[in-house]
Amino acid sequence: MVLEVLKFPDPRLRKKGAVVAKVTPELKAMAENMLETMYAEHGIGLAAPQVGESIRLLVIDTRPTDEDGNIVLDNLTELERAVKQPIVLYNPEIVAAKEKTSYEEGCLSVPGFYETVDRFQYVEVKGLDAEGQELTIKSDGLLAICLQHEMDHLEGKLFIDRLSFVKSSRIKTRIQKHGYPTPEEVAEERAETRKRRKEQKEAALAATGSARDE
Ligand code: QAP
Ligand code: CO
Repeated sequence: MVLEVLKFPDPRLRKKGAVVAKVTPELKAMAENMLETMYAEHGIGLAAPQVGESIRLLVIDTRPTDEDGNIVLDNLTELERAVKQPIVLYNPEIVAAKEKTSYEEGCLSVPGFYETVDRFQYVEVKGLDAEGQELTIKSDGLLAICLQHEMDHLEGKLFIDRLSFVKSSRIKTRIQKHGYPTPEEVAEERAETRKRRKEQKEAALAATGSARDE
């Protein structure tokens, strides 16, 4: 079942998730529904508070796919390749972390907005898997970023809270004033960005070309 994903500024996104005492059949069904919702919305991660469940549960699948939906493992780091996905994780805790990195993140609860966030480059996360068995995940790459992003949701924290004060306020005010762009507007914005990048690249190429001609 595809669930409704709550959007900022829904106050339910701000609640701290409760520790899960036992992985019951009801929770297993919830995790399945969250995976279904994440895939339906083309997400790579989803935390229970985003679907109105204030508990410490997250699901992730960062495996890259081609146009036909086939998984392509080439672009994964060695550590990422060693982790079984999709991931269902209860009560996750960071037990080790090192090095800093940054990545342009988005969120199904803040659709259409993307900003660069500072994170750890490597994390070791401990928790309970889909069956309630203890699991430790060691990862870098996109998976490490996604784990940190989803764990933030369990603390009531969003990626837009991790930006500079100016950037954070600008986005929050904009959403509260104008709401979210429609999926069509998001697609249009993406197409424009792509076009702009292409033009910039071509202009840069033309500039080096003429420099060589001199
Ligand atoms: C968190 O985010 C994440 O705005 C997961 O129009 C993101 O799945 C971790 C999405 C980036 C690491 C890097 C967002 C889909 C999905 C949108 C997501 C949208 C459609 C976001
Ligand atoms: Co999110």
